[in-house]
Amino acid sequence: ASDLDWWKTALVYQIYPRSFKDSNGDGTGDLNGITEKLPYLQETGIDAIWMSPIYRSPNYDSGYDITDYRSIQEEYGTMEDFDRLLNVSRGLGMRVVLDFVPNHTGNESEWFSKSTTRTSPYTDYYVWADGLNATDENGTLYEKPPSNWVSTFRGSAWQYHQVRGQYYLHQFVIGQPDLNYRSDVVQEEMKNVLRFWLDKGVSGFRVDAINRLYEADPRNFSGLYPDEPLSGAEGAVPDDYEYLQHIYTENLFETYDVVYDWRDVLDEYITSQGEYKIMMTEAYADLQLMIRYYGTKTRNGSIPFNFSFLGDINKDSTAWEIKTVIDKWMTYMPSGNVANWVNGNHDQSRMANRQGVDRVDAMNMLALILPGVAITYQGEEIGMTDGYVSWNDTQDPQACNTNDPVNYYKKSRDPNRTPYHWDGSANAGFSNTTGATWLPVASNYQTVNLAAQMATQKSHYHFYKDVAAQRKTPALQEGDLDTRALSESLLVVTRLLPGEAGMLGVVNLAAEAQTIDLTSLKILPSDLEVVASGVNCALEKNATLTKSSIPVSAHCA
Ligand code: TEU
Ligand code: CA
Repeated sequence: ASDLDWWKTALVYQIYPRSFKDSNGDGTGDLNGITEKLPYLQETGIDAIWMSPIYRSPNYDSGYDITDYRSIQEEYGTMEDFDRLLNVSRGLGMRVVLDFVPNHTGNESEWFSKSTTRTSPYTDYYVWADGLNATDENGTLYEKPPSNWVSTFRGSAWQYHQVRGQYYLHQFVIGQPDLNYRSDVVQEEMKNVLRFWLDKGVSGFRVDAINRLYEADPRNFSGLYPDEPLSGAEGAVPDDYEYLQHIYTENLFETYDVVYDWRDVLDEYITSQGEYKIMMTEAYADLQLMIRYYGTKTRNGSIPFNFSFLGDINKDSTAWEIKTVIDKWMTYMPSGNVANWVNGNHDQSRMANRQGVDRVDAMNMLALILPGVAITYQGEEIGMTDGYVSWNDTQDPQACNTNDPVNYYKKSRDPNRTPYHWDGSANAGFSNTTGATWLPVASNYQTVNLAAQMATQKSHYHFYKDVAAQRKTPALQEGDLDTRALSESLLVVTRLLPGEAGMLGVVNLAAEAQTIDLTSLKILPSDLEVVASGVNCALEKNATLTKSSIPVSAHCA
């Protein structure tokens, strides 16, 4: 793909820097560790790496609480290390995508501290509000937070600040004050953060928690922040995120314009750097709200992450259900846009746990052969599983805030953040520390690791790499998509270009082998070539496959 079109079919690999590769033996991953492994990623067929936040942060939320957007986290290295990483990537023909966290800074940032003292121009950088007067049962006066809003990670979303004498909003942890996008100064400031990294030559951004950018404007509610209606969720207690609906705090219409404005900033670089920049936005939202991030008739936007593989496909999903999940995105996506398929991230349980070890190859194949961008979270190419993290070792605030040493794991994102398994040596080859790694290595690293999978022909890794190599063929770059469930356990995906070689992906969800009579389906003539096969799936190529050989209505054997 050309420099202008590269993003339309990019295979993006998400690196979680703390857990990828530790180069200096302190038990925490770092930039030099990533740089060291770039040749491996290139060999695997990765087009771009997206790194979770690498900026200075006290790690109240694993780096998503940023102290300074223009700095590098000390334990990850220096700005020189970053520049080298960028250069080495470029030399290998790979692109670097950064995590942009616009909804909140960390509370250790200079912006926040100056805002607490009302120092210009930072006075209105955050969402500040006065408390409300209330009386308790005994008639005693007290002050309560401006609204009933709760943080994603439990408790009130408002935190009183002594110095300022007001409450500030934090949709996530207390150390993550929400920025105020009703301030033009903030709008400008954040565009300049984008420009800082674009000037360095990064190829785009993954945008964090975009749906949280705006909250209801008190000017529309008699000067007050409106309470969220109750959700009615079973078992949820009042300080749970699930207890409330989030109509006043998520996907407000103002948010979309900001995304389109950022797109314009990114487009400033098309001419100067001769490259189109990618923007992928993270929002857990209804499909209708989600697809608006793509843009409008007059304005371009971003690629909203498609989380349907994470949320809507499980161990028991049938071929019909998987087909429906795929078709849904393709149907809702406004035409002319780029689809995308996410098979994991640092917030969700791993594929091997969610969909089962037997379905790892199938899920990887589907993401890689469907049209558009494919996003692989580190470790999914070798089928890593969630690791065990004890209550004492738990780092994730979402788990810690439960204060529940028994059930914390239900909320914990640490199991899917454990260090990458490079080989079967100590610490899975992640770190040569003699102390503890920042999170414990999963116990199965001696059987599930990259070196072992490279050494055998039949492995998740080899299958992934074979399919990734096929992404460069015209059929997978531009071929028309057709999905078909032949039974509840057989799924067929074709990518066809008229008169050219086509690709056929077959997924077998049954425990036993199955035979499909492809000729009866008029899908394929005789010279079928298997180019990659996994535990329960195969990718096949045929040189004479033509679009006209596809029947109009699906015929199921
Ligand atoms: O996640 C945004 C988000 O909505 C999360 O609350 C998500 O629903 C949750 O983690 C699922 O368990 C982003 C980042 O991906 C996440 O790691 C951060 O903690 C969060 O933003 C705050 O920056
Ligand atoms: Ca916000």
